[in-house]
Amino acid sequence: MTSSEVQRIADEIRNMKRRGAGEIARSAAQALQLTAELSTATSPNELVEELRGTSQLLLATRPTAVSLPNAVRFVMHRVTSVLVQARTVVDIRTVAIKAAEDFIQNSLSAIQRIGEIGAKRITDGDKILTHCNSSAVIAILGTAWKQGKRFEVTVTETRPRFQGRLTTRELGSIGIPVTLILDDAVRFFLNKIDKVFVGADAVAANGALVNKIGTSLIALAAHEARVRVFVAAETYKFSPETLIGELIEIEERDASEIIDPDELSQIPNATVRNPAFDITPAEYIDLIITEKGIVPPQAAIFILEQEFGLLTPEELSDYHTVRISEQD
Ligand code: RUB
Repeated sequence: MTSSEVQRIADEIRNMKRRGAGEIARSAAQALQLTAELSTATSPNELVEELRGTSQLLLATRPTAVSLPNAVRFVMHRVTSVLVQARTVVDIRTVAIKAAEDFIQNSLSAIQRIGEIGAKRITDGDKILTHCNSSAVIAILGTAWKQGKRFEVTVTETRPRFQGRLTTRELGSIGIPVTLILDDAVRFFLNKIDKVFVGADAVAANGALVNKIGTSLIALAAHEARVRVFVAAETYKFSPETLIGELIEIEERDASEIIDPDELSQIPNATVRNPAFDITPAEYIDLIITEKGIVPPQAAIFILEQEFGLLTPEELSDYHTVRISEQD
């Protein structure tokens, strides 16, 4: 049975109280850890079933950020690989808790490392543009600022959920001069911008980026204006499913985020579409900054091979079955 604390984490991911691909992934690991800690299972198999239940609950929250299934995979892979020799519930519990703690620690270290690596790409006097609210991008900007580099940041408000306001507040409180603009004003300001930095919800094997809706238009305009586009992405944002030709599902959110339902109901023949993410092709991205180093987007496949090469196709497809049945 799902504990109320685990259910609360899943609800908070769904209603975006916990948001951003990194935080979503760490929250998923935390929910699995709590499941192991609170379980009253009497056999190793029973506890693994509970962990699978939590995994399915988490996978059904938001579909796009690949960091979430990768966090689940990280923990569950370790759990299932000790199941054969596990004698007691404690054996499984110990492994699950340690795996979740490791994932969370790795995630936080990765963001810090991206901050250090990415800060090298910032020079004094830079005018930087960012979209949405990415903790990896903020780590880069914050690190560069602490190193004494002086630059300005322009932030898109990021409709309809206004995550750009969070970024504006975070950067402003570090001391970085920050300008909040309308999403539609990007091209108006772009000729005064030197570099674009964005985060990632997913990176596909072909180097395409999935990030907050509007990222692809910004990258397209930046390409036209010859402004470089940098993506900050921990390696757990890379999608192993895309290695076997799967597409990344784009979350479509409720129309009420865009227009009041009463107002909409009075307009004949009108529908509303509200995709939360879009896809930026690799050719509009200059570099991806990961905790392992900086790579061109075309090298995404090598990152995937390095990170997931040890997973067998059976493990990938087993995980996949979980997702498909969840969606059905
Ligand atoms: C957040 C978003 C962020 C990425 C990266 O979307 O698109 O750019 O998740 O964030 P939402 P981070 O607000 O819909 O979750 O670098 O913090 O992982």
